[in-house]
Amino acid sequence: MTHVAYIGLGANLEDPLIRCQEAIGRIDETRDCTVSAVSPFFKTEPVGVEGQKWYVNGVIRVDTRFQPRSLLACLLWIETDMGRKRQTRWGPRVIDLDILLFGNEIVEEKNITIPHPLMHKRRFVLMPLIRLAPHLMHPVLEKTMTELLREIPQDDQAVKEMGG
Ligand code: A4P
Ligand code: MG
Repeated sequence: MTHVAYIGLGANLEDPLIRCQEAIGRIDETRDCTVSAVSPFFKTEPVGVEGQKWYVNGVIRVDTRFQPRSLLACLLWIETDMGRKRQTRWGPRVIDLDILLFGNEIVEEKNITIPHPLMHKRRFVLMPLIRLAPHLMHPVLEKTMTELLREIPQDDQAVKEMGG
């Protein structure tokens, strides 16, 4: 049985776009995951902590035979293997991989919350996500991704699509 999951990628240290592309390659190489779509990438103003470099953010769609916990374990392993050291929450990172959505599933356990609890407040998530799935319904809020994006104030967080 395969599930469709959406994964958010973020990086703000050296060569962030290359880091995101490397992570996509690694996810696709995983036996139980196939990357089926990649959004455009965006340069985004840091949210939560001031004085950091801008991020590069994007979203991918993955067809996976994993259950949510195994998918998260796989993503955390890729983050660690790519050299991520966990320091401050919301601090700079070589790569951050978050499960945004996993089919229509709602998961609320100790180390895993799906849908990602902040995704609907973040332009750096929704701008790339609507390029892949504008009509997709948020299973808790019961609004589409496009509707959720409209609810975020325009001038709140700067997000610029990258060329090429
Ligand atoms: N975890 C629980 N649910 C999930 C899920 N759905 N997906 C747990 C992924 N992880 C999930 O995350 C901490 C723990 O969350 C994981 O061990 C996992 O068990 P983390 O990645 O170690 O820590 P973090 O990323 O610093 O914290 P958090 O809460 O995940 O932060 P966010 O929400 O990822 O925000 N500004 C811009 N412009 N772009 C960004 O990408 N990212 C952040 C980090 C802040 N500001 C940003 C960006
Ligand atoms: Mg994270």
